[in-house]
Amino acid sequence: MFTRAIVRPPGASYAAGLTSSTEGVPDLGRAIAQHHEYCNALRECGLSVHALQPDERYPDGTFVEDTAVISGAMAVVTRPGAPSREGEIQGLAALLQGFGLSVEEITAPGSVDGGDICQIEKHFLIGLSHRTNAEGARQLARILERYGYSSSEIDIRNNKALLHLKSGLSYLGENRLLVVPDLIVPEQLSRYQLISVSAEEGYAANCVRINDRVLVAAGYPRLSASLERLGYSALALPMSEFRKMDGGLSCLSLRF
Ligand code: CIR
Repeated sequence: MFTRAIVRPPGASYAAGLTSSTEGVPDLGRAIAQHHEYCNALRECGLSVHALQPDERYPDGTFVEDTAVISGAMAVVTRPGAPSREGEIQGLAALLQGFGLSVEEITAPGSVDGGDICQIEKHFLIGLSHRTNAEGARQLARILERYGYSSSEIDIRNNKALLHLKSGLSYLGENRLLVVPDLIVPEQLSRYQLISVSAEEGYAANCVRINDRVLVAAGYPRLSASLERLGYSALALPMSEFRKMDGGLSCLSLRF
């Protein structure tokens, strides 16, 4: 059960963040409104939401998931792989300690983005990407092992469509993984029920299971219908202004 979330609303510099999207410049007012709706959804899932102040020096700071990996009483403050995002972790270790978490850190030359890390019960998948490097993955695996978790790597560096591992894969619980068709799924994942998201709805593969609900991007009817068929209670959220900056649902919060 999750009880808390950390978020950071988009700030005035939001549109200056990193993106590969061709969907246009995000509208700040609409982004703030969508973020507000997202926070309300977190509350509906039973979480108390801690909102950080936007920091205009870090336009991508709203994608707060990339700055930490949290499980149980452990938090790993990452070292984000994009140089423009390195400063986003300032103050985070102290904040997480204040929540009673035992805090570890990824150090240079390692880099890890939380969006590359997918927890499946006591196992973590670590995506090797253009943000999470081999040294970062090694450091994280060692920390996880100390806390009793196993891990394995999935290399997505050749998959141009995926910024992060979780851009193309989510763990729903009940042994089920949502995956996009072009993700090369390692043999070890065959023990999970793989639910394929169609190529046209690939963006929505980044879902978030929170307690008894699943957050899903609005406007992807086939995926929403399969989630309902599987018995999940889905909360559909508009994400257009985050998609324009390559952001998915999971990256807007840290949940613990
Ligand atoms: C970036 O390129 O870093 C941001 N514009 C988007 C980060 C999205 N994060 C995520 O999916 N975990």
